Amino acid sequence: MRRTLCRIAFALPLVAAALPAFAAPGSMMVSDCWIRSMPGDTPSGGYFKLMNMSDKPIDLVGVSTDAFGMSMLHQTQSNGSTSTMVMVDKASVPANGTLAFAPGGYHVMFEKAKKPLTVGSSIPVTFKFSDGESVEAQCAVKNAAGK
Ligand SMILES: [Cu+2]
Repeated sequence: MRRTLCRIAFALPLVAAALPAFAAPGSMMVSDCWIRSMPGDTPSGGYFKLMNMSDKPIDLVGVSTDAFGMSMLHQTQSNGSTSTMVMVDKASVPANGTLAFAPGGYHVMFEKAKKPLTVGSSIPVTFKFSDGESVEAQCAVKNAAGK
């Protein structure tokens, strides 16, 4: 009897942790989100994968989080030996396809951190899409080396 109770107690937190993944029956999924924590006032990059499970292209149109005063969509464009970042107002995810925000390409630039970031913690971030959907994801804070 005691052994059974013990197993149930162990299993419950796992079930609770798995629930949010099924709570949003939308078309868009955000996964593998992480934020590169930079020292001082240096903007921090945000990286993640977007998956569009609908049969129409959907754009990411904005990102917001309480942890930063400003969150912008950026794209790194390289041009021979130089690379620059430009601000974009959307990034399109193909129908039934994926789009990766990754170093060297699309990223979110988080600026004006409201308090210092703690490596190993995670920050809730809301992603807004052109179909009106909002998806919240937890973004892991990593150090400048991405670890
Ligand atoms: Cu940038």
